[in-house]
Amino acid sequence: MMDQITLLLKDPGLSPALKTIAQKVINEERISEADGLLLYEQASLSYLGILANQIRQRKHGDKTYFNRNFHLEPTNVCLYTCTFCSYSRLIKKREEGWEYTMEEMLDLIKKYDGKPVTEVHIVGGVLPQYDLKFYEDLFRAIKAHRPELHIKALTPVEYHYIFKKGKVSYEEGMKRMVDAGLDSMPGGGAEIFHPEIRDEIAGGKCNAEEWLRIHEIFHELGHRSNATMLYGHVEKFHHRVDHLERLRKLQDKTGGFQTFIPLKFRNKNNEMSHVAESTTIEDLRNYAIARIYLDNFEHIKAYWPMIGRTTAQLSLAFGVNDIDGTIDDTTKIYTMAGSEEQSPSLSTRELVNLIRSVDKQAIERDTLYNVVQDYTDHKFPDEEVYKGYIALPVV
Ligand code: V47
Ligand code: SF4
Repeated sequence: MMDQITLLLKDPGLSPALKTIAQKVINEERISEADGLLLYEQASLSYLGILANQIRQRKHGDKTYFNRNFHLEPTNVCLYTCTFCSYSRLIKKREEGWEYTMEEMLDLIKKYDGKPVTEVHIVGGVLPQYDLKFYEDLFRAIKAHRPELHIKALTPVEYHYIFKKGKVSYEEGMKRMVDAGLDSMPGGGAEIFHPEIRDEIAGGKCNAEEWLRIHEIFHELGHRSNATMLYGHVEKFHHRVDHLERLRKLQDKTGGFQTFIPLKFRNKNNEMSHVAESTTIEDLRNYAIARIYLDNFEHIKAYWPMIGRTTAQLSLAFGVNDIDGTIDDTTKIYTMAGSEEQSPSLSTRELVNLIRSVDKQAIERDTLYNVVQDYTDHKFPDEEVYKGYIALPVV
Protein backbone atom coordinates (compact mmCIF):
# COMPACT_ATOMS: atom_id res chain seq x y z
CA MET A 1 0.00 0.00 0.00
CA MET A 2 1.31 3.44 -0.89
CA ASP A 3 1.91 5.79 2.01
CA GLN A 4 0.16 9.14 2.17
CA ILE A 5 3.19 11.16 1.11
CA THR A 6 3.75 9.06 -2.02
CA LEU A 7 0.09 9.52 -2.90
CA LEU A 8 0.45 13.25 -2.32
CA LEU A 9 3.39 13.47 -4.74
CA LYS A 10 1.34 11.68 -7.41
CA ASP A 11 -1.55 14.12 -7.08
CA PRO A 12 -1.84 15.77 -10.54
CA GLY A 13 -3.52 18.80 -8.94
CA LEU A 14 -0.55 19.62 -6.71
CA SER A 15 1.53 22.58 -7.92
CA PRO A 16 5.21 21.96 -8.77
CA ALA A 17 6.25 24.34 -5.96
CA LEU A 18 4.27 22.41 -3.33
CA LYS A 19 5.67 19.14 -4.73
CA THR A 20 9.20 20.50 -4.29
CA ILE A 21 8.47 21.39 -0.65
CA ALA A 22 7.00 17.93 -0.03
CA GLN A 23 10.13 16.39 -1.53
CA LYS A 24 12.28 18.50 0.83
CA VAL A 25 10.32 17.18 3.82
CA ILE A 26 10.80 13.61 2.61
CA ASN A 27 14.55 14.23 2.19
CA GLU A 28 14.70 15.91 5.61
CA GLU A 29 15.91 19.14 4.01
CA ARG A 30 15.19 22.54 5.49
CA ILE A 31 12.53 24.68 3.81
CA SER A 32 13.24 28.33 2.97
CA GLU A 33 11.41 31.49 4.04
CA ALA A 34 9.82 31.65 0.56
CA ASP A 35 8.65 28.04 1.02
CA GLY A 36 7.17 28.95 4.41
CA LEU A 37 5.21 31.82 2.88
CA LEU A 38 3.98 29.60 0.07
CA LEU A 39 2.73 27.07 2.60
CA TYR A 40 0.77 29.74 4.46
CA GLU A 41 -0.65 31.17 1.22
CA GLN A 42 -1.38 28.06 -0.81
CA ALA A 43 -1.15 24.75 1.03
CA SER A 44 -4.32 22.84 1.87
CA LEU A 45 -5.01 21.48 5.33
CA SER A 46 -4.70 17.89 4.14
CA TYR A 47 -1.35 18.52 2.43
CA LEU A 48 0.05 20.22 5.54
CA GLY A 49 -1.30 17.49 7.80
CA ILE A 50 0.40 14.74 5.82
CA LEU A 51 3.79 16.49 5.88
CA ALA A 52 3.63 17.63 9.51
CA ASN A 53 2.48 14.23 10.66
CA GLN A 54 5.35 12.58 8.80
CA ILE A 55 7.81 14.78 10.75
CA ARG A 56 5.98 14.16 14.04
CA GLN A 57 6.06 10.40 13.49
CA ARG A 58 9.74 10.51 12.54
CA LYS A 59 10.66 12.46 15.65
CA HIS A 60 8.27 11.01 18.24
CA GLY A 61 6.16 8.21 16.79
CA ASP A 62 2.83 8.31 18.62
CA LYS A 63 4.34 9.68 21.84
CA THR A 64 2.42 12.65 23.21
CA TYR A 65 3.75 14.42 26.27
CA PHE A 66 2.05 16.22 29.11
CA ASN A 67 3.19 17.39 32.52
CA ARG A 68 1.66 18.27 35.85
CA ASN A 69 2.09 21.93 36.61
CA PHE A 70 0.35 24.88 38.15
CA HIS A 71 0.45 28.62 37.56
CA LEU A 72 1.41 31.37 39.95
CA GLU A 73 0.44 34.85 38.79
CA PRO A 74 1.87 37.49 41.16
CA THR A 75 -0.24 40.29 39.69
CA ASN A 76 -2.52 41.20 36.82
CA VAL A 77 -1.74 44.89 37.09
CA CYS A 78 0.71 45.97 34.44
CA LEU A 79 2.60 49.02 33.27
CA TYR A 80 2.22 48.02 29.66
CA THR A 81 -0.86 48.29 27.49
CA CYS A 82 -0.69 45.45 24.98
CA THR A 83 -3.84 45.74 22.89
CA PHE A 84 -4.51 41.97 22.83
CA CYS A 85 -4.29 41.60 26.60
CA SER A 86 -7.56 40.90 28.41
CA TYR A 87 -5.78 40.05 31.55
CA SER A 88 -4.03 43.13 32.75
CA ARG A 89 -5.72 45.89 34.70
CA LEU A 90 -3.96 49.10 33.87
CA ILE A 91 -2.06 50.74 36.63
CA LYS A 92 -4.84 53.42 36.63
CA LYS A 93 -7.44 50.75 37.48
CA ARG A 94 -5.27 49.05 40.04
CA GLU A 95 -8.09 48.42 42.48
CA GLU A 96 -9.67 45.95 40.01
CA GLY A 97 -6.62 43.72 40.00
CA TRP A 98 -4.59 41.67 42.45
CA GLU A 99 -1.04 42.16 43.73
CA TYR A 100 0.15 39.28 45.89
CA THR A 101 2.71 39.76 48.61
CA MET A 102 5.59 37.36 49.13
CA GLU A 103 3.66 35.64 51.95
CA GLU A 104 0.54 35.26 49.81
CA MET A 105 2.56 33.70 47.03
CA LEU A 106 4.23 31.23 49.34
CA ASP A 107 0.80 30.29 50.67
CA LEU A 108 -0.29 29.59 47.10
CA ILE A 109 2.79 27.42 46.57
CA LYS A 110 2.04 25.56 49.80
CA LYS A 111 -1.46 24.69 48.55
CA TYR A 112 0.26 22.16 46.30
CA ASP A 113 2.20 20.47 49.08
CA GLY A 114 1.82 16.71 48.78
CA LYS A 115 0.39 16.98 45.25
CA PRO A 116 2.40 15.34 42.46
CA VAL A 117 3.11 18.51 40.48
CA THR A 118 6.60 18.90 39.05
CA GLU A 119 6.55 22.52 37.87
CA VAL A 120 5.38 25.97 38.85
CA HIS A 121 4.90 28.36 35.92
CA ILE A 122 5.23 31.95 37.16
CA VAL A 123 4.05 34.77 34.92
CA GLY A 124 2.08 37.97 35.33
CA GLY A 125 2.02 41.73 34.83
CA VAL A 126 4.96 44.10 35.17
CA LEU A 127 5.04 46.38 38.23
CA PRO A 128 7.87 48.29 39.95
CA GLN A 129 7.57 46.48 43.30
CA TYR A 130 8.20 43.13 41.61
CA ASP A 131 11.85 43.88 41.05
CA LEU A 132 15.03 41.86 40.77
CA LYS A 133 15.38 41.45 44.52
CA PHE A 134 11.73 40.44 44.90
CA TYR A 135 12.04 37.64 42.36
CA GLU A 136 15.37 36.49 43.78
CA ASP A 137 13.72 36.23 47.19
CA LEU A 138 10.67 34.46 45.74
CA PHE A 139 12.69 31.84 43.85
CA ARG A 140 14.89 31.23 46.91
CA ALA A 141 11.86 30.88 49.17
CA ILE A 142 10.20 28.38 46.80
CA LYS A 143 13.37 26.29 46.59
CA ALA A 144 13.80 26.41 50.38
CA HIS A 145 10.26 25.11 50.78
CA ARG A 146 10.21 22.55 47.96
CA PRO A 147 13.64 22.07 46.34
CA GLU A 148 12.52 19.61 43.65
CA LEU A 149 9.78 21.89 42.28
CA HIS A 150 10.94 23.15 38.88
CA ILE A 151 10.66 26.92 38.55
CA LYS A 152 9.67 27.99 35.02
CA ALA A 153 9.38 31.71 35.43
CA LEU A 154 8.94 35.11 33.83
CA THR A 155 9.73 36.18 30.30
CA PRO A 156 12.16 38.63 28.72
CA VAL A 157 9.41 41.25 29.12
CA GLU A 158 9.80 41.13 32.92
CA TYR A 159 13.56 40.47 32.84
CA HIS A 160 14.26 43.39 30.50
CA TYR A 161 12.27 45.66 32.83
CA ILE A 162 13.73 44.50 36.15
CA PHE A 163 17.32 44.43 34.90
CA LYS A 164 17.04 47.95 33.50
CA LYS A 165 15.49 49.15 36.75
CA GLY A 166 18.15 47.33 38.80
CA LYS A 167 20.90 48.71 36.52
CA VAL A 168 22.37 45.31 35.76
CA SER A 169 23.29 43.82 32.40
CA TYR A 170 21.24 40.99 30.92
CA GLU A 171 24.18 38.67 31.59
CA GLU A 172 24.47 39.57 35.25
CA GLY A 173 20.71 39.63 35.74
CA MET A 174 20.13 36.19 34.25
CA LYS A 175 22.99 34.78 36.27
CA ARG A 176 21.44 36.15 39.46
CA MET A 177 18.08 34.61 38.55
CA VAL A 178 19.70 31.23 37.94
CA ASP A 179 21.62 31.47 41.22
CA ALA A 180 18.34 32.19 43.01
CA GLY A 181 16.69 29.04 41.59
CA LEU A 182 15.30 29.79 38.12
CA ASP A 183 15.28 26.50 36.21
CA SER A 184 13.73 27.36 32.86
CA MET A 185 11.96 30.13 31.01
CA PRO A 186 8.48 29.93 29.47
CA GLY A 187 7.88 31.14 25.94
CA GLY A 188 5.68 34.18 26.56
CA GLY A 189 6.17 37.78 25.54
CA ALA A 190 7.25 36.86 22.01
CA GLU A 191 3.94 37.94 20.43
CA ILE A 192 4.98 38.83 16.85
CA PHE A 193 8.60 39.89 16.52
CA HIS A 194 8.28 42.05 13.40
CA PRO A 195 8.29 45.73 14.47
CA GLU A 196 5.42 46.59 12.09
CA ILE A 197 3.14 44.49 14.29
CA ARG A 198 4.96 44.49 17.61
CA ASP A 199 4.95 48.28 17.88
CA GLU A 200 1.21 48.29 17.21
CA ILE A 201 0.09 45.56 19.62
CA ALA A 202 2.82 45.46 22.27
CA GLY A 203 4.51 48.84 22.11
CA GLY A 204 6.98 49.78 24.85
CA LYS A 205 7.93 46.33 26.02
CA CYS A 206 11.12 44.56 25.03
CA ASN A 207 11.66 44.30 21.29
CA ALA A 208 12.46 41.20 19.25
CA GLU A 209 16.24 41.55 19.55
CA GLU A 210 16.01 41.98 23.34
CA TRP A 211 13.63 39.01 23.69
CA LEU A 212 15.94 36.80 21.65
CA ARG A 213 19.12 38.04 23.38
CA ILE A 214 17.77 37.21 26.85
CA HIS A 215 16.91 33.67 25.70
CA GLU A 216 20.35 33.37 24.12
CA ILE A 217 22.09 34.34 27.36
CA PHE A 218 19.93 31.92 29.33
CA HIS A 219 20.79 29.13 26.89
CA GLU A 220 24.49 29.98 27.20
CA LEU A 221 24.14 29.53 30.96
CA GLY A 222 23.08 25.95 30.20
CA HIS A 223 19.33 26.36 30.61
CA ARG A 224 16.35 25.62 28.41
CA SER A 225 13.41 27.75 27.39
CA ASN A 226 10.29 27.76 25.23
CA ALA A 227 9.08 30.07 22.48
CA THR A 228 5.61 31.23 21.48
CA MET A 229 3.94 33.16 18.69
CA LEU A 230 0.68 35.03 19.24
CA TYR A 231 -1.04 34.69 15.87
CA GLY A 232 -4.36 35.29 14.18
CA HIS A 233 -4.90 39.03 14.73
CA VAL A 234 -3.50 41.86 12.62
CA GLU A 235 -0.34 40.15 11.41
CA LYS A 236 0.13 38.91 7.85
CA PHE A 237 1.55 35.55 6.86
CA HIS A 238 4.97 37.05 6.12
CA HIS A 239 5.16 38.33 9.72
CA ARG A 240 4.60 34.77 10.96
CA VAL A 241 7.35 33.47 8.67
CA ASP A 242 9.71 36.19 9.90
CA HIS A 243 8.92 35.16 13.49
CA LEU A 244 9.61 31.48 12.81
CA GLU A 245 12.80 32.34 10.95
CA ARG A 246 14.20 34.38 13.86
CA LEU A 247 13.49 31.50 16.24
CA ARG A 248 15.04 28.93 13.91
CA LYS A 249 18.19 31.07 13.55
CA LEU A 250 18.68 31.39 17.31
CA GLN A 251 18.00 27.70 17.78
CA ASP A 252 20.73 26.92 15.21
CA LYS A 253 23.09 28.95 17.37
CA THR A 254 22.22 27.70 20.87
CA GLY A 255 19.96 24.63 20.64
CA GLY A 256 18.40 25.87 23.88
CA PHE A 257 14.72 25.95 22.91
CA GLN A 258 12.69 22.93 23.86
CA THR A 259 9.21 23.65 22.63
CA PHE A 260 7.36 25.97 20.30
CA ILE A 261 3.84 26.96 21.35
CA PRO A 262 1.60 28.78 18.87
CA LEU A 263 -0.89 30.91 20.83
CA LYS A 264 -4.19 31.63 19.12
CA PHE A 265 -5.36 35.22 19.67
CA ARG A 266 -8.63 35.32 21.63
CA ASN A 267 -10.66 38.47 21.29
CA LYS A 268 -12.84 38.85 24.39
CA ASN A 269 -12.45 41.82 26.76
CA ASN A 270 -9.52 43.49 25.08
CA GLU A 271 -8.79 46.40 22.78
CA MET A 272 -8.77 44.13 19.76
CA SER A 273 -12.23 42.67 20.26
CA HIS A 274 -13.21 43.91 16.81
CA VAL A 275 -10.59 41.60 15.23
CA ALA A 276 -12.07 38.25 14.24
CA GLU A 277 -10.42 35.12 15.63
CA SER A 278 -8.75 32.57 13.38
CA THR A 279 -10.72 29.49 12.34
CA THR A 280 -9.91 26.00 13.58
CA ILE A 281 -8.70 25.15 10.06
CA GLU A 282 -6.23 28.04 10.24
CA ASP A 283 -5.13 26.95 13.72
CA LEU A 284 -4.36 23.45 12.45
CA ARG A 285 -2.58 24.80 9.36
CA ASN A 286 -0.48 27.00 11.63
CA TYR A 287 0.55 24.08 13.86
CA ALA A 288 1.51 22.07 10.80
CA ILE A 289 3.54 24.87 9.21
CA ALA A 290 5.37 25.46 12.49
CA ARG A 291 6.21 21.74 12.64
CA ILE A 292 7.53 21.80 9.07
CA TYR A 293 9.43 25.10 9.40
CA LEU A 294 11.06 24.60 12.80
CA ASP A 295 13.11 21.56 11.87
CA ASN A 296 15.50 22.20 14.77
CA PHE A 297 12.78 22.29 17.47
CA GLU A 298 12.11 18.97 19.13
CA HIS A 299 8.58 19.69 20.35
CA ILE A 300 5.45 21.55 19.23
CA LYS A 301 2.92 22.15 21.98
CA ALA A 302 -0.82 22.82 21.87
CA TYR A 303 -2.00 24.78 24.84
CA TRP A 304 -5.34 23.07 25.43
CA PRO A 305 -6.91 25.56 27.87
CA MET A 306 -6.76 28.09 25.06
CA ILE A 307 -7.94 26.11 22.06
CA GLY A 308 -10.16 23.56 23.81
CA ARG A 309 -9.86 19.81 24.14
CA THR A 310 -11.20 18.87 20.73
CA THR A 311 -8.84 21.10 18.74
CA ALA A 312 -5.99 19.93 20.99
CA GLN A 313 -6.85 16.34 20.03
CA LEU A 314 -7.00 17.24 16.33
CA SER A 315 -3.67 19.07 16.55
CA LEU A 316 -1.97 15.77 17.36
CA ALA A 317 -2.45 14.84 13.69
CA PHE A 318 -0.94 18.17 12.56
CA GLY A 319 2.54 18.04 14.04
CA VAL A 320 1.80 18.62 17.74
CA ASN A 321 3.36 16.16 20.19
CA ASP A 322 2.79 17.91 23.52
CA ILE A 323 -0.28 19.10 25.38
CA ASP A 324 0.21 21.48 28.28
CA GLY A 325 -0.15 20.06 31.75
CA THR A 326 -2.86 18.93 34.07
CA ILE A 327 -3.30 22.43 35.31
CA ASP A 328 -6.22 23.55 37.36
CA ASP A 329 -7.78 27.00 37.13
CA THR A 330 -4.70 28.80 38.42
CA THR A 331 -4.31 30.80 35.22
CA LYS A 332 -6.59 33.67 34.37
CA ILE A 333 -4.81 34.86 31.23
CA TYR A 334 -7.02 32.91 28.85
CA THR A 335 -10.31 32.63 30.64
CA MET A 336 -10.38 36.42 30.62
CA ALA A 337 -9.65 36.50 26.89
CA GLY A 338 -12.52 34.17 26.01
CA SER A 339 -10.69 30.85 25.70
CA GLU A 340 -12.57 27.62 25.05
CA GLU A 341 -12.01 26.39 28.56
CA GLN A 342 -13.65 28.57 31.18
CA SER A 343 -12.32 26.49 34.04
CA PRO A 344 -9.26 24.80 32.62
CA SER A 345 -8.82 21.72 34.72
CA LEU A 346 -8.15 18.16 33.66
CA SER A 347 -7.16 15.27 35.84
CA THR A 348 -4.29 13.07 34.75
CA ARG A 349 -6.76 10.37 33.82
CA GLU A 350 -8.82 12.73 31.67
CA LEU A 351 -5.72 14.01 29.93
CA VAL A 352 -4.45 10.47 29.29
CA ASN A 353 -7.85 9.49 27.87
CA LEU A 354 -7.90 12.57 25.69
CA ILE A 355 -4.58 11.48 24.14
CA ARG A 356 -5.45 7.81 23.94
CA SER A 357 -8.76 8.40 22.27
CA VAL A 358 -6.98 9.69 19.17
CA ASP A 359 -4.69 6.65 19.19
CA LYS A 360 -1.61 8.31 20.63
CA GLN A 361 0.60 7.24 23.52
CA ALA A 362 0.36 9.39 26.64
CA ILE A 363 3.66 10.10 28.38
CA GLU A 364 3.92 12.20 31.50
CA ARG A 365 7.13 14.24 31.44
CA ASP A 366 8.89 16.73 33.63
CA THR A 367 9.73 20.19 32.30
CA LEU A 368 12.92 18.93 30.66
CA TYR A 369 11.14 16.00 28.96
CA ASN A 370 12.46 13.32 31.25
CA VAL A 371 9.80 10.60 31.37
CA VAL A 372 7.91 10.59 34.67
CA GLN A 373 5.44 7.87 33.65
CA ASP A 374 4.58 6.13 30.41
CA TYR A 375 0.81 5.55 30.33
CA THR A 376 0.80 3.47 27.14
CA ASP A 377 -0.17 0.22 28.86
CA HIS A 378 -1.25 1.74 32.13
CA LYS A 379 -4.53 0.60 33.62
CA PHE A 380 -6.20 3.03 35.97
CA PRO A 381 -7.94 1.50 38.99
CA ASP A 382 -11.46 0.32 38.05
CA GLU A 383 -10.70 0.86 34.37
CA GLU A 384 -11.57 -1.83 31.90
CA VAL A 385 -8.97 -2.76 29.32
CA TYR A 386 -8.48 0.13 26.97
CA LYS A 387 -10.56 -0.50 23.88
CA GLY A 388 -9.63 2.31 21.53
CA TYR A 389 -11.82 5.32 20.95
CA ILE A 390 -13.26 6.95 24.03
CA ALA A 391 -15.95 9.54 23.40
CA LEU A 392 -15.33 12.75 25.30
CA PRO A 393 -17.92 15.27 26.30
CA VAL A 394 -18.08 18.12 23.81
CA VAL A 395 -16.83 21.36 25.32
O1 V47 B 1 2.90 36.42 26.06
C1 V47 B 1 -2.09 37.22 26.21
C2 V47 B 1 -0.47 35.44 25.37
C3 V47 B 1 1.26 34.73 26.64
C4 V47 B 1 -3.81 36.79 24.93
O2 V47 B 1 6.20 28.22 27.84
C5 V47 B 1 -2.82 35.84 24.69
O3 V47 B 1 5.16 26.42 28.45
C6 V47 B 1 -4.14 34.83 23.15
O4 V47 B 1 3.48 32.37 26.99
N1 V47 B 1 -5.14 35.72 23.28
C7 V47 B 1 1.66 34.18 28.02
N2 V47 B 1 -2.97 34.86 23.80
C8 V47 B 1 1.46 32.69 28.16
C9 V47 B 1 2.57 31.86 27.59
C10 V47 B 1 2.58 30.38 27.78
C11 V47 B 1 1.41 29.67 27.94
C12 V47 B 1 1.47 28.29 28.13
C13 V47 B 1 2.67 27.62 28.19
C14 V47 B 1 3.85 28.34 28.03
C15 V47 B 1 5.16 27.63 28.11
C16 V47 B 1 3.81 29.72 27.80
O5 V47 B 1 -0.15 34.68 26.50
C17 V47 B 1 1.57 36.18 26.36
C18 V47 B 1 0.69 36.43 25.17
O6 V47 B 1 1.35 36.08 24.00
N3 V47 B 1 -1.76 36.15 25.47
N4 V47 B 1 -3.34 37.62 25.88
C19 V47 B 1 -5.02 36.72 24.17
N5 V47 B 1 -5.99 37.63 24.29
FE1 SF4 C 1 1.27 43.42 30.57
FE2 SF4 C 1 1.83 41.01 29.55
FE3 SF4 C 1 -0.68 42.00 29.36
FE4 SF4 C 1 1.29 43.08 27.89
S1 SF4 C 1 0.53 40.94 27.72
S2 SF4 C 1 -0.25 44.21 29.12
S3 SF4 C 1 3.07 42.89 29.27
S4 SF4 C 1 0.40 41.45 31.27
